[in-house]
Amino acid sequence: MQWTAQFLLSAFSPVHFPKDSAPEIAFLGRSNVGKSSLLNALVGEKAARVSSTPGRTRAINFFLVSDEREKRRAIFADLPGYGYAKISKSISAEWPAFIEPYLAERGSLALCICLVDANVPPRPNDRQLLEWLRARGRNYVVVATKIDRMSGNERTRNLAALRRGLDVEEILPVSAKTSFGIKELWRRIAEAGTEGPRD
Ligand SMILES: Nc1nc2c(ncn2[C@@H]2O[C@H](COP(=O)(O)OP(=O)(O)OP(=O)(O)O)[C@@H](O)[C@H]2O)c(=O)[nH]1
Ligand SMILES: [Mg+2]
Repeated sequence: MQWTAQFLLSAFSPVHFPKDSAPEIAFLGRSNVGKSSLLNALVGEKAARVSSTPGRTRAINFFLVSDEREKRRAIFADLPGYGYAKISKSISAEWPAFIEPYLAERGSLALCICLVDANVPPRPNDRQLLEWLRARGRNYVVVATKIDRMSGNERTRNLAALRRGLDVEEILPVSAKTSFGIKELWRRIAEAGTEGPRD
C-alpha cells in the first residue's frame, strides 16, 4: 500500500469543515499522547505537525489520505488534545466548543481512534470521552501509544490496567517510533470503511 496524505485545511468552526467526501477517521486523545505522530506513522510521511509542547493545536486539521493505485480514499482528522491543564474539570471545559458538535454530527465520521499513553495510568477524562462516544453509538478503537518505551512485562501489566480502568475489552498497542501495531491499525481503519474501488 502506498498512501499519500495531503493537508486540506485547519478548521476552527463547523463552517470550515471540508465536504464529507470520504470516510473520516478522527484521532482523539489527551495533549501530547501522540495523535499527530500516529497519523504520520500510518501514512509514512510527516504530514501532521508533531510538537514537544503539548496543547499547541487548537484546530481540527484535516488530511486527504489516498492510495492512487488502489483508488482508495479517506479523510484523517487530527483533533486538538484535551486534558493538559492540571486543573481541568471536564473534557468540554477545555476543548474548543466545536469539537463536540463535530463528534456528534459529522456524517462521514467512520472511526474514532482514541489514544491513551501506554505509560500513563487510566485517566478519568479518557474514560469520560469513551463513555460519551459509546452513548452516541460512535465506532471507536482504543490504542495505547509509545509502547516502545516499555519492556514486555510492563506492557502486559499496563495494558491490563488500562483495559480495566477504561472499561474496554481491547486496546491495541502501537508505536509511532518503531511502527509496532501500525499494520493492525490499518486493518481496523479499512474495516471501518475507507472508500475502496468500485467495479
Ligand atoms: N517514544 C515515543 N514517543 C512518541 C511516540 N509518539 C509520539 N511521541 C512523542 O510524543 C510527543 C508528542 O507527540 P505528538 O504527536 O505531537 O502528540 P499530540 O497528541 O499530537 O499532541 P497535541 O497536538 O499537543 O495534542 C512528541 O515529542 C513525540 O515525538 C511513540 O510512539 N514513541
Ligand atoms: Mg497534535
